[in-house]
Amino acid sequence: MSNILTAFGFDSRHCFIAGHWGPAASGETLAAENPSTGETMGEVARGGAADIDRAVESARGALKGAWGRMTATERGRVLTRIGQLVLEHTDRLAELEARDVGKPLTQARADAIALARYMEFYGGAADKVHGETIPFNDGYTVYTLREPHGVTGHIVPWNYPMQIIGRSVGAALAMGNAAVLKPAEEASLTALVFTEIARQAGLPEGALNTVPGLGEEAGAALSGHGGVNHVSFTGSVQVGSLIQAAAARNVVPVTLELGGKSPQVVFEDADIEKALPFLVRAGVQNAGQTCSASSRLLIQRGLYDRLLEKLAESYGALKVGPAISDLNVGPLISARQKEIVGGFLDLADRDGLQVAARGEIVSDAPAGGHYVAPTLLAGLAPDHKLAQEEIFGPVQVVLPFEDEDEAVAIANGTDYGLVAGVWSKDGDRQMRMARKLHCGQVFLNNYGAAGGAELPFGGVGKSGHGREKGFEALYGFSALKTVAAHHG
Ligand code: TXE
Repeated sequence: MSNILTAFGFDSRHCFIAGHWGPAASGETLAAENPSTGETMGEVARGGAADIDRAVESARGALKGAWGRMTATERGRVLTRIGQLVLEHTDRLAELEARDVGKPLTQARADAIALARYMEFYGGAADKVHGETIPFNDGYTVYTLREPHGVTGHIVPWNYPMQIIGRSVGAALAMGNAAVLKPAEEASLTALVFTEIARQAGLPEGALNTVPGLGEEAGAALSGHGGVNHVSFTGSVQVGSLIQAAAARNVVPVTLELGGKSPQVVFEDADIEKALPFLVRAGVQNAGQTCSASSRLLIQRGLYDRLLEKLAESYGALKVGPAISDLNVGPLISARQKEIVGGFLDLADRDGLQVAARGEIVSDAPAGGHYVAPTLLAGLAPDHKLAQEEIFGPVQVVLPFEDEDEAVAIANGTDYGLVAGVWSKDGDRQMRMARKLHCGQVFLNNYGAAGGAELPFGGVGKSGHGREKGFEALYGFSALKTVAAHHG
């Protein structure tokens, strides 16, 4: 058991607090598992309440120190430098993420590039957040200022560590907050490397503090800490509601990004050849462990048989294996996640759902890896559990519909509302659908818009609230102050 980050010049078993790497107060560590093999790669710190206390204190100090004194332009320059350094380390970060999360190298590389892009975007945006002047009664000048909340807590999951850190921590720092980051216990390594890169790029002491550890220990301590002024969380609905309750005790705002059951709606007039790769990729990317995964495919009746056949062909060609082999799909993150997904597939079996197609786990995939063959299911009602609940594995369900009204009713018929895709050549229909779909992002004749940093992202309903990405995140990570001056 060991430090596996020697190549980056620091110890993976350490937390980063007040500008220094050091062990957790308890001295304890957690194992870092490679989900492609089931083997332990090394250890990370098991941070707890005492470490979170120190991290929050350090962040508070940064607001009064060099970090707090920087102009928005200077903050932007530091973020831009971090982005440049991340880019220089793309290959190493990608390999580390592939091993730690189990995502194929190509995706891990895209995540590293996305992290750099967030730093570039928020670096450039830092000094472009303006207030307003507001016309008011005679003798007054009224204007607004956007000020940082103070200390922001960031609790991130294991599925896209680099992307989620980029969009959350990047925006918070751009607005002048000081951050405490708690990565997921299943995948902390790139969060640690990012922290070291930020240090090397000249981010002042205390502006970013990183404490790995368990959710119910370090995570709970951070979300309920009296010194934290905003909590940003991405993860399960269950933990999201705990976090909102903990933050409510301190009356601080939260941003919650809690996943979904996002539909893609395909009408008979759609360009099927264009749609097909988006339909499949959005279900199996990162082995389906994506908050905006398109886990429901709604297909208009007249197209149903033809498209199902094409989808089945694409699924049949999917190869599953170790992340480092860079096949279409890697393993799930953990034995626990495999068990959750397996439970859904058992239910599909028991209820006699039609398995329209399955991908193939390659024969030399290590026995200890957490592999699940991508599965396309049909023949179920829209209110079936598999068409309602987030599975978080490479499983998509196909649902037929007759007309636009029924499509909208099915698409909106879950507790979630994160993302939706619409495939149709009819411009009027596109506009109607975009209005009627109950969710935070609608993609017309695409899905995901290539993950652009510029595009605000977040959900409605149980998918959460608050917006990340784009300028919206900068508004979320700041408080608006209105100044009314009376001058006779
Ligand atoms: O998530 P958790 P898990 C969904 C997905 C998946 C399910 C369970 O459906 O099957 O959640 O995954 C921290 N106080 N998503 O168990 O527990 C934890 O340490 C404070 C959707 O991994 O929500 C980690 O850093 N923090 C999703 C983070 O919360 C706590 C991404 C997420 O873990 C905590 C991941 C507590 N009491 C899972 N308990 C998405 N929206 O993309 C845990 N944490």
